[in-house]
Amino acid sequence: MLSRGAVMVRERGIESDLDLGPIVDPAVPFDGDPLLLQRLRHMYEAGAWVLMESALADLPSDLRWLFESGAVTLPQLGALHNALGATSAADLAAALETQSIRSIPGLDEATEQAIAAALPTLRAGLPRIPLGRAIALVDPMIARLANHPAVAWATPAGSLRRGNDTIGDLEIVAPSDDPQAVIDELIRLPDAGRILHRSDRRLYLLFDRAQLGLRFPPPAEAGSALWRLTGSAAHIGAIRTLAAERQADLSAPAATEEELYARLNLPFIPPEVRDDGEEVRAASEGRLPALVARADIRGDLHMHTSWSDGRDSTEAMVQACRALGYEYLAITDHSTRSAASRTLTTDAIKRQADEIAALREQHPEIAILHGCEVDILPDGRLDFSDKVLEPFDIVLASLHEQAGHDAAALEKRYIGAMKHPLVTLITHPSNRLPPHRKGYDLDYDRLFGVALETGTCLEIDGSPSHLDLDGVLARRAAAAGVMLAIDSDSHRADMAGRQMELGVMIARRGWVEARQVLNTRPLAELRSLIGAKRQR
Ligand code: DGT
Repeated sequence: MLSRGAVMVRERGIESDLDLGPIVDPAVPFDGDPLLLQRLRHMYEAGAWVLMESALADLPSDLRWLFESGAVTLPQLGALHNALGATSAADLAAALETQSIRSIPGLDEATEQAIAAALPTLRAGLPRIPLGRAIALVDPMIARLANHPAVAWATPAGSLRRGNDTIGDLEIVAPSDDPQAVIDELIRLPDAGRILHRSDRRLYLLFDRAQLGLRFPPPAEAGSALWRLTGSAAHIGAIRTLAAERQADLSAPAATEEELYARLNLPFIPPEVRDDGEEVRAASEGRLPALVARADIRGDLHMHTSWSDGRDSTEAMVQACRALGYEYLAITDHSTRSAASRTLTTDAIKRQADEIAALREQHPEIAILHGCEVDILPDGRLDFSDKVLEPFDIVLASLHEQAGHDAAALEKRYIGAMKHPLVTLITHPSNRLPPHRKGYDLDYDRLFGVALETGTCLEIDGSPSHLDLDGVLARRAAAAGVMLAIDSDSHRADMAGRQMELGVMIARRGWVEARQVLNTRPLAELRSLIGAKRQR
């Protein structure tokens, strides 16, 4: 009977190359000194496989999973890496496209086919990283790189740059003429993490259980690298097809993505819409809209303070919004019967109003709207009476409590709230909690119809735990003519900026334009839109 180590080594097909056959299997003949064989076997059983395992665990993760898939043996993996410098699925995909794998000694067409077959499910079963955590992991490194004198610019690539809900692997592109200086500096930092791979222009680090790949292409090639690593695979496919049609050459390196798209006579296609190829058709027909951008946002209409379940004071939230350059903000704490850990009592509302009045005097440069996020109760009523709601500058309504209701009952509750003249905005309408809970399965077209009819806005909530409406629903809502609002739903002053950026990213995934967003409007227009529904 072979040991676990021997079985693992055999399964992975490496014994032939390393000549471990006689060591791991007594049935394989050995024509050397039997005592030497015995010693080797002993050493091997004593722990060589552990070393092997830990060496595999220290590979850039896509290479490890390629090996685990059985598509390649360890020597083949080594050859692949040495010949092509491949460290990720994206590199393998590019190599497959150019059929460069079959020309590597020790690899052939069959290996190429095995890799192609393994690639789509390489990361199947691996936990994906939620967008909010991915950004939190990558942001400090981006800031560090962007400020480095030897780095031209730094940006995430892949699904993170496209704003997917969850991310498979984290990669940053940071063009540099002196990558070794940057790499040397990074790995000396006390929080650098474990080094999984280092080469001329790449560094893979493992920290906080996540792998972060850094690529430092020459600036003159950075546009091509970023474009290829950003994907999506379908977008790249659609662009390649169009390039063939238009006889454009994508193979020559480009310094910027703009330059690449220009070779096809296309405008720059924003990463958030690089999806199934429809965006390429739209761009080539001049139908790609100008997407809403962070700079269009004039204020944030949804945030919480320590009056309910927020961490920070009203003043801290006001200061954060000032720092973000907003013209206005709305403080919108939870109503009494909301499931939040702390909620507003009607008595507290008056004290909160006094506090806001004082803050308005101290901060005349920013308009502070006193609002609330009122729960839509299981019976369809709002958690505050009209008398309590009326003095608020803005009222947001939300479903937090599903109450075991089916889709029809939930729609009825939403429709009732939208018909209420005091309700300006429905927050996180699908109530999804990515990646754990899918949104309600409702008749959204019907809800969009009522939103339009009643002049109620729907929210794109940028909190990483909501990201709701998502891009697909936001696009449908905007196409139906519904006015959207992009909010942070921030519960901490230091998250207001990042969560707004996430909200904008989701809106862009939904092809949303600035004109379709309530909080791109100047304050006077915002007030008159709120007032218009109240007059109905
Ligand atoms: P992820 O990381 O799984 O959330 O998704 P992506 O899109 O970031 O994929 P990733 O990191 O494996 O690769 C980055 C880009 O490289 C991807 O968006 C397109 C390209 N790529 C990767 N794998 C394949 C593939 O199997 N086929 C093709 N055509 N392109 C690929």
